[in-house]
Amino acid sequence: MSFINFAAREINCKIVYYGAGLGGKTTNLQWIFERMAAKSGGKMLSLATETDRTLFFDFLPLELGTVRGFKTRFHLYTVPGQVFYDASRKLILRGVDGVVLVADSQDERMDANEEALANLQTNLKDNGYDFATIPYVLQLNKRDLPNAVPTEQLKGLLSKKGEPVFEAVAVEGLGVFETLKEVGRQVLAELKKG
Ligand SMILES: Nc1nc2c(ncn2[C@@H]2O[C@H](COP(=O)(O)OP(=O)(O)OP(=O)(O)O)[C@@H](O)[C@H]2O)c(=O)[nH]1
Ligand SMILES: [Mg+2]
Repeated sequence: MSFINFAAREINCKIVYYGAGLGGKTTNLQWIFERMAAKSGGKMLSLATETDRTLFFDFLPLELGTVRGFKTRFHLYTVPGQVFYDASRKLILRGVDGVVLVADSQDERMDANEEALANLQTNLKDNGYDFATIPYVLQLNKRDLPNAVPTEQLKGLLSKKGEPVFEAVAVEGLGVFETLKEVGRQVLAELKKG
């Protein structure tokens, strides 16, 4: 739930990057951190295994300027994609305002992508949210790899509600800010309605 502090004129929103293991969630945040937050002195917090798999979450707070006189902060989180960290994923979704599903375009990751999407829907529901209405973007990552499934085919498989879809190569920053901007736009539009 986005948190509005009228006295301090601040808006705080939570965006969660979800998806199968090794899909590129942490890489999205690292790119954003290096291009934006590092310059402004912001910090990224990562809890990872020795092999750089996310263990609990990554966290990156971003200040994105002012909307109608309110200082707007986005709190970006990733979940651990590995199947057995489900309790953490559920917990991290608490208080979420918007979700990015980072799909791995590689052929052999289709089952994992579908499983991650189903898991997202279940965990949103268990937290009292509706997948059908929550601000949401589908990112098709790893478009640079030779075994990437054609975009249209991926959309047919993973796009569920007419959501905006972005192709990405997160290691090179392609599609990273487009994805973030769109989910941010949806979250702020939702706030205005509220
Ligand atoms: N070729 C290619 N590799 C990528 C891309 N995005 C991420 N990777 C690589 O994929 C691997 C996994 O990326 P992460 O960002 O750690 O994946 P994750 O989704 O956070 O994984 P978990 O934390 O285990 O859930 C890393 O070696 C990245 O460098 C991409 O667009 N193209
Ligand atoms: Mg990660």
